[in-house]
Formats: sequence, C-alpha cells, structure tokens
Amino acid sequence: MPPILKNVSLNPAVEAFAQQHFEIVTPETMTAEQAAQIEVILSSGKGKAPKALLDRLPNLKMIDILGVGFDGVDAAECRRRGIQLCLTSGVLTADVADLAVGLLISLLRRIPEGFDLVKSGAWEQRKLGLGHKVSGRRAGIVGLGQIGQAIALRLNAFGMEICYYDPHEKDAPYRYFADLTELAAHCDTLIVCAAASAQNAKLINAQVLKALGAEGVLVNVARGSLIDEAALVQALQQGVIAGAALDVFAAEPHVPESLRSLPNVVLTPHIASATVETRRKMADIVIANLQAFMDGKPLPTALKWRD
Ligand code: 8YV
Repeated sequence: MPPILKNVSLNPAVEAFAQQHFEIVTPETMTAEQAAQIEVILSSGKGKAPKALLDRLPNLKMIDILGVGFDGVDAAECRRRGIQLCLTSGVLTADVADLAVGLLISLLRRIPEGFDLVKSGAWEQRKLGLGHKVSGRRAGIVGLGQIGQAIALRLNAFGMEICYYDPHEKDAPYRYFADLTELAAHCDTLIVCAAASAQNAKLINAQVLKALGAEGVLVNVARGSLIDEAALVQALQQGVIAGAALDVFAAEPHVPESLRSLPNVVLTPHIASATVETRRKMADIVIANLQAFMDGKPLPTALKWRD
C-alpha cells in the first residue's frame, strides 16, 4: 500500500478509511523512501505543515484538512508548488458560532462559577456574586467571514448592536470599523473569529484591550495566535478589561498558569467544532476529497487561491 502522511491524531472515521487504502506514517516515523512517495497529508486545523516538512515531500499533491483553519500550513509554498488544500468550510460554522455565544453567556452570567458552587455544596455557605446582562450589549466582531456572520445573527437576537472589523468592508447590515482599536473603544464585547495568518499575529494587543475598557469582555473562537496572550493576562490581572472567554490558546494544549489561575476567565479546550454531528460531516468531506484524489477526479472542497 502507498504511504500517506498524518500530522495530527486522526478522526476515527478518516483513520479507518485511510487504513483501507494506505500505510499511514507520521513525520517522525517516515523514511526517506516513503517521503518520496507521499502525495497526501491528512491534517486538521491543528496540523502543522511548515516548509521544512513540505521540502521533504517532493511528490506532495494535496493536504486534506479536517477543519477550516490552515495557519499551520505554509500556504504560500503550497500555492507555489500547486499543492491543493482541502478544507471542511461551511459545516462547522453554526457550531463555532454557538460556542462563541455560549462562552459569552457563561462568562457574563458566571455559569461555570455557579456550577462549581452548587456541585461542591458550597452554596450552603455562600452566594454567587452578581453577573452582567448579556442582552443589549455592543458587540464588535473581529473578522466578518461565515463564522462572524453567524455570530452576528445570533447576537442580533439578543438585541445587541453589532459592529465589525475586517480588512475589507463587507456587504452586511452592520457598522464597519476599518480600525480595530476604534471598534474596541466603541464596543463592550469583542469576539474574535478571524482566520489566523502570519500577518495578523497578536492583532489583539495591549492597545486594543485598553480601548475595550474595564467593562469590556473578550471572546476568542479563532486562534490563540491572534491575541497577545501576555498582554491579555496583564489586562485581566489589572482590570484593564473585565474578562475573557477563550476556546483557543497561543501554545495549546499548554495554557499558562497565569491565565488558568485568573478568576475572570472561562476556558475551553478548543471544542468549537467538536460535536458528534459536525465532526461526522467534517470526516465525510475529508474522505470525499481523498476518494476523489484516488479516483483522479476534481477535489470537492479544494481551496481556490485568491489574488
Ligand atoms: C478543529 C479548527 O478543532 O476548523 C478548524 O480550523 O480548529 C477546528 O474545527 C480541528 O480542525 C480539529 O482538530
């Protein structure tokens, strides 16, 4: 059987399908002979394919990604070499948007703290402090792509004013800010759902957090790299902003103790697309792309490069 490379632990359905047709190898176990034959990498939003790995794979033709983020992949090199990137866009949009809203409500209404209080029996000794109102807040969406639009729709139903920052103004019924710091100053709720790249690393920096202000909260369902995590910890410690709800982290699964030990955070382990229903659909797409590749047919969800 020909070799196929996996750079993450695979979804079980994808793994089972791949095992029927390929010998699955990893960057650590791959021999030079296998590297020369590999045409496909099976990956996910968490997978890494830097130039150093791509350089070892002279015959690579496709990276089949269970996810929508490809910030771990050297996309410029893929484009230059004509390596196709296949994503699972669309099917996870609702789940990610749902989690963003869930995180926001959890943080503002102190749901995890309340849960701990009841579970531990400590409610008999003390009460939970008051939370903050969710409806009617001013939400700033950072990145108005498919996921950003789905979040906006949901927050609209909470009577929130919706504004957004994006490199380009979109045809959308929300106020546009070309300047992220100005958006943060206008809003009390900043939700990060932009695609990460080398260009927008640490987009949410100390200046943006200061503009968001002492009543402000930050939600991140995109990538940890979009936030200056050290600046965020400092802002949370010093009351520069009120709180943060995060599903993604700069060096996940490692989350710094300084962040974990804060009282004004809600933290989840990168679960935005992690539902049975959605992961099944994502796996189906990854398998369909691999099958099409094996059949020499056009790849159903190959990324179309934009100029
Ligand atoms: C997944 C993601 O957690 O789509 C993405 O980019 O980060 C998530 O959907 C991941 O791809 C599965 O490990």
